[in-house]
Amino acid sequence: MADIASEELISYVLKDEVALIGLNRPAKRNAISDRVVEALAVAVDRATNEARAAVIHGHGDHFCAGLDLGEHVQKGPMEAIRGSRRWHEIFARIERGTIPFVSALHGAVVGGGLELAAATHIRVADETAFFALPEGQRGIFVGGGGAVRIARLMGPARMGDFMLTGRVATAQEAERWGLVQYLAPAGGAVDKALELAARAASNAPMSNYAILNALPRIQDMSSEDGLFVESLMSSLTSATPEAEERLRAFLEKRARRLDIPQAAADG
Ligand code: 1HE
Repeated sequence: MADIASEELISYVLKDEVALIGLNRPAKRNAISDRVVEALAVAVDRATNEARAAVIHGHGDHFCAGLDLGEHVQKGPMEAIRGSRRWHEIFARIERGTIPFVSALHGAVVGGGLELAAATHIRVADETAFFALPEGQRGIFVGGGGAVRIARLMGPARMGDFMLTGRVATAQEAERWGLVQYLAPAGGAVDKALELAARAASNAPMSNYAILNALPRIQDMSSEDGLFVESLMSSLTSATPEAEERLRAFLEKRARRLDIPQAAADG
């Protein structure tokens, strides 16, 4: 590990090409206050500038218990809207930036914590992780992008059920419902996330940019527009010197081939 710059609320470590960003307020279960969200913004910007991928995790027994309710209870409606819009701004830097983010989830992944995870591109949950949106019980609503991102991941019907009933889901349920893409043994989420982030970091940056920025936008377009933008993006990425070198490396047998799954190889 190199370059440890750990600060109070968010820890930051650059490990080769991957930044490891840690929510570091375990006494409050990593609840996200205004100061936490600003510290997160600094870490996200730093990672975007110097890393090729990043992992977000939580220190202590939980990933994140969501919005800091102690701070929120003191806010009026205008401050609450400013806070929500600030989360949107910073989470958008994660979701639609230039480097992939992987979240490593354990313990509570609740409310705003799930909204943060939903802004990352790959989610890994260990078997201690549990998921909930208790906003209804607290008399509030999602405000960190969940109405868009979480609804798209798990579907609005499941999300509505989550919010209406206060249902708490296990890691296995979250995986079945599309909330997370990977499961890991207890304590294993960060290692798995680092492995996946290192893989993504080895892609061409322009391909990663297209995956992060074109793919989700295409889902908001008509099929015709989406296919058109796909062709533009395809031709733009192909036109880079890096693409030519990577294509030649494969053809000249200098590139790593796909790992063929054992069952397919046996068949
Ligand atoms: C907090 C918060 C918080 C804990 N804001 N202080 N999120 C929630 O509704 C979830 C609320 N939290 C919990 O249900 C539990 O804390 C946990 C299940 C996550 C963890 O339980 P446990 O037994 O490990 O911890 P604890 O004893 O409940 O909490 C330890 C301390 O953290 C305690 O403070 P203390 O001073 O009494 O020690 C808690 O008050 C504090 N704490 N969670 C503030 N969230 C952009 S909109 C998003 C809207 C939402 O996120 S709503 C969902 C909010």
